[in-house]
Amino acid sequence: MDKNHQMWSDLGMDLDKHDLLCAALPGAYGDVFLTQENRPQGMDYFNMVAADIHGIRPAELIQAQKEGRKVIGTFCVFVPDEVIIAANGIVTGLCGGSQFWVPEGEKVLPANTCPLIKASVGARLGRTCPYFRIADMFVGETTCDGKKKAYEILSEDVKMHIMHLPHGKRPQDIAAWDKEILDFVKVMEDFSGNKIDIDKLNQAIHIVNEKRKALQRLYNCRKNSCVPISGRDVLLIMQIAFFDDPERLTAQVNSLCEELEKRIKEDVSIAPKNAPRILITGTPMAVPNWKMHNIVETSGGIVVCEENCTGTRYFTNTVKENNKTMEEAASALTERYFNNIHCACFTPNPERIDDILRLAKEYQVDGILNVNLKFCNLYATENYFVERRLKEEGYKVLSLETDYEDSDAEQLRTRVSAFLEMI
Ligand code: BJ8
Repeated sequence: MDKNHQMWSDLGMDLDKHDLLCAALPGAYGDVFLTQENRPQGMDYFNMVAADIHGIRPAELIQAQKEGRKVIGTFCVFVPDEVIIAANGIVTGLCGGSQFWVPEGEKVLPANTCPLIKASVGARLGRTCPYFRIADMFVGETTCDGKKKAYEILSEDVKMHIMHLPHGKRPQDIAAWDKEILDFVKVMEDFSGNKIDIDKLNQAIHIVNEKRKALQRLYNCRKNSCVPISGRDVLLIMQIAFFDDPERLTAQVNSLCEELEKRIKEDVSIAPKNAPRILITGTPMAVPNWKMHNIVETSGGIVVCEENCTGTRYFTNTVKENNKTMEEAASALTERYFNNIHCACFTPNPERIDDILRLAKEYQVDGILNVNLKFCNLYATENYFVERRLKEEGYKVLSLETDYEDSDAEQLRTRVSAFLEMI
């Protein structure tokens, strides 16, 4: 019996079903990650976290709850971690990235809903993910229609707070998001019983900024013509960043970066120098969705950058520190979270295309894969502008739609291989 069974049983999980997931994950992980040659040693920590993904961190969260701390589950990079940390809370990302959870989600959601939403709802209602059981409160946001309505269903089962995100960036939208952040401060104070003052908020801003800087440093290592780490490994680090302790993660990423910077100096590349360098843009890739990176990197390409929410949108820019008042801190958070995150839920959203073009240059990419989850209308529709502009600027672009099933993997591999050969 798994050493974690008692903990999962205490969380009210469906142990028989969850055992099926636990049986499948190590094989999938081994195939995608452990088959790579010459991985950096600094990946050992992330291997360890991934190997016991439903054990080590959940046990830490439960221990923190016993000490009186609240665990808050989030689904989107617009929700400011800083406010949760300032209330002595712990943030855990909740987006579901496995087909395993989808059928349970389809029991309550239309089948033509994006798999990220179906998996997230399925993980909670099917009682097969400890993080979805542990979180004391979920924080949702009004980004896309599918999420908005799914949160109503989730709120029948778990306490939820919804942040109302305006879909434009006019002055009144910016003011509205400032207010939404100040309201969230109040919600977290009431829920945790801890007052958030400006010192605590500034401290939390500093903690999350340090994490962002470490991830920026990691991504900077990928800009070099010698690529010291695979895209798969970076994706895994990003996925772990959503639920690991932020200060520990910062330290681990910084120590990995020391190794990567040394590799660059010594010209130790994970991929042949002529491997096509790929930027992936589009919808997020929640753990354990490693499908596209695996396909690209086992077809001769190397992923050097992700313009999505499990990539650059998660850490680009920092929040101004040493704010004097809560209002000043709220507008510093708005500046980083609202003004500078270019999700397709905004209209218009030309800044996202500017970001892709800037990143394509910085990371010296040879081709761009525009990868969207099936039934995500926001990104699928925005694709019209994205593809047109990138092609106008001379980039080779391949747009793909997929979900969490393996059934299209071979077809995707054929298309990706042809694309890599052409660039
Ligand atoms: S800031 S990308 S994390 S909303 S893929 S659920 S949009 S139907 S995830 Fe997202 Fe925040 Fe935007 Fe980023 Fe809806 Fe589309 Fe599904 Fe999506």
